[in-house]
Amino acid sequence: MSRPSNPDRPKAPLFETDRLYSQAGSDDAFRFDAAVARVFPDMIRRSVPGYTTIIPMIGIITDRFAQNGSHCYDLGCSLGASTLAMRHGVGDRDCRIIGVDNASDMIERCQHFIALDDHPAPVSLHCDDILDTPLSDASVTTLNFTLQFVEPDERLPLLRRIFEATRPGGALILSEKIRAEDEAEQQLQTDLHHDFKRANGYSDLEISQKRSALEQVLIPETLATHRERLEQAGFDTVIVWYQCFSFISLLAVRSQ
Ligand code: GEK
Repeated sequence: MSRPSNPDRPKAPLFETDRLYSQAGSDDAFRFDAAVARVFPDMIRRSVPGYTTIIPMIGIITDRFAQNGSHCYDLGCSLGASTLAMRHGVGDRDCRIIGVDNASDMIERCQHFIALDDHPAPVSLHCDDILDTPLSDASVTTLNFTLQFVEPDERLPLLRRIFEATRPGGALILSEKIRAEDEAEQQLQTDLHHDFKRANGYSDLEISQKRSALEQVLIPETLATHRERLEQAGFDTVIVWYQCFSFISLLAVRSQ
């Protein structure tokens, strides 16, 4: 028998405010652990310019490319923001949405967010390395700010596997933080990104500590490198559909 819930008991918030780098002395490399999972929606919204625009557009793009009877993959799904956008994007097509992340704290919380959503498209979540996850029969795959955390040597083999798994007419959405070719542009983009973070309430200490923590694990590349590699992997059409400062999103299509 289920017990009636106690209305006086404070409910745990779905997520907390990100204060992870507010105290001096956090010099470890960034990790997607339980502390990060707890604050993740707040952290990514306040740190990644354009994130709140990109997520609903993933739904729009999914709507254009999703095919009946196919898989839609969200690789590096974190708490499932893109997974849910794709789920809604497929509408009433018979697609399975598959979210993959190798951080168990993310997958555990992601399950709650998916359960709170009532769209009927089936969602499977896997705690797995995207370099090992089998991929097949895909119409839409999303790498929303995930490839940047994969070792550079592993990036082309992964994109090749995604291409091979993609049906003709299917697509890959690839969002990344990029590095500018030109030093002066790189500096200006970095300054603008830090202005964005300051405007969102992060202190200079938080900005600099997070930057050093990420430098060890997030390896940005130039737009030209991304384009060339997507073409090398086999994609025929590669377009930039979004950019805000150094944060871009590309759409790569496998032709019919
Ligand atoms: C969103 N896409 O909200 N295998 C599986 N997962 C990985 C791997 C890997 N090799 N490397 C990193 N991850 C999400 C946001 S966050 C981006 C993506 C960010 C996972 C990692 O555990 C984390 O959850 C995610 O990729 C990157 O639309 O924090 O900037």
